[in-house]
Amino acid sequence: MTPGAGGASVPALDGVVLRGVGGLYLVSCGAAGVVPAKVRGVFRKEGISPLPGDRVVVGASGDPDVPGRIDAIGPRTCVLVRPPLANLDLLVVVASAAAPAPDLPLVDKLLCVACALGIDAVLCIGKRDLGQEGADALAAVYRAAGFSVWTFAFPAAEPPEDLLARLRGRTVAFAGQSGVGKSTLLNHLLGAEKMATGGVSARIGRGRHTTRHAELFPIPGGGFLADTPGFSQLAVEESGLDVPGLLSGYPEIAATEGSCRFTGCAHVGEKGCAVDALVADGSVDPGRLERYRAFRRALDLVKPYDRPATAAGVRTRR
Ligand SMILES: Nc1nc2c(ncn2[C@@H]2O[C@H](COP(=O)(O)OP(=O)(O)O)[C@@H](O)[C@H]2O)c(=O)[nH]1
Ligand SMILES: [Mg+2]
Ligand SMILES: [Zn+2]
Repeated sequence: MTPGAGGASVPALDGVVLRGVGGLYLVSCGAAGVVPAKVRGVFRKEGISPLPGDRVVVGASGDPDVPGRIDAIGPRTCVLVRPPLANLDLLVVVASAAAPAPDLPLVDKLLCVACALGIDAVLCIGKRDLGQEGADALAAVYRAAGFSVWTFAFPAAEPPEDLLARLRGRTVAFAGQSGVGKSTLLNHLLGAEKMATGGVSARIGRGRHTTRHAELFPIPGGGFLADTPGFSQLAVEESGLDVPGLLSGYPEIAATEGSCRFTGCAHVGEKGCAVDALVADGSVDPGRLERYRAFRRALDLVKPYDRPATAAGVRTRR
């Protein structure tokens, strides 16, 4: 690290970027607290910008108003493009039992994007008070597919310890439709009112957009949580998913690999496809299969050179 011009030499600090708005970053530097920082001029010249979740080295800027300067960005395990976040370990996909009705194509695509990037993914189903049977049936479908699922009805008592254990020490983002209760859940898990929550507009049946930028919040006991705007819609052809990425989000369908009559079976209705038997015996949910098939057909129409490799994210190392 280079000491800041004119300032006392501040030792380089390792930190995690919490947010960046208009060239001003907030970096969590452990015991040194949250340090406001700018980036080195050379970063701007080279078009490099730190993202929330980036592990960075912070030196002294010499500017008393913005004392930190981001001198280096550590290697990224993955980058989510929309919302822009680096080094996610876990994506919590949130849906609600009702108001709004669950958008299952979106739930599946978010799970696929996480799995394709090597990010752990779980499902939280909120508003169980508004539709207990629907919430429980949905939970059963996703548990059978291999995902961990929690259901919530707020106000709830203590956050479930097994979910907290899954979050601790990790960088976690919440994603899902607007109004499903992401901010409510995040506040519950953080034990604080960090995020503004919005009432659902009766007229359009959607929550107001109260979350405007990606920001990480420290988890008591270690780790960071992000409430994520900009991930409430995701077209499959814009998702950056390829066939292996899609299959990674449908582990119950991918498990038939090698059992179908034709090698390279796409499981979209081929003769001798092993998935049909799994639907018949109840181990593959017909709704999940139908959504997989629609995405697979849409993907097969995307020319490889038209596929935006970075639309949803990039897996950079793991
Ligand atoms: N009935 C009911 N309402 C909820 C529940 N969770 C959240 N809400 C309400 O749903 C609305 C949207 O919640 P919010 O957390 O802002 O959703 P977000 O847009 O996904 O962040 C707010 O009015 C919340 O109070 C729940 O479990 N049951
Ligand atoms: Mg919100
Ligand atoms: Zn097949």
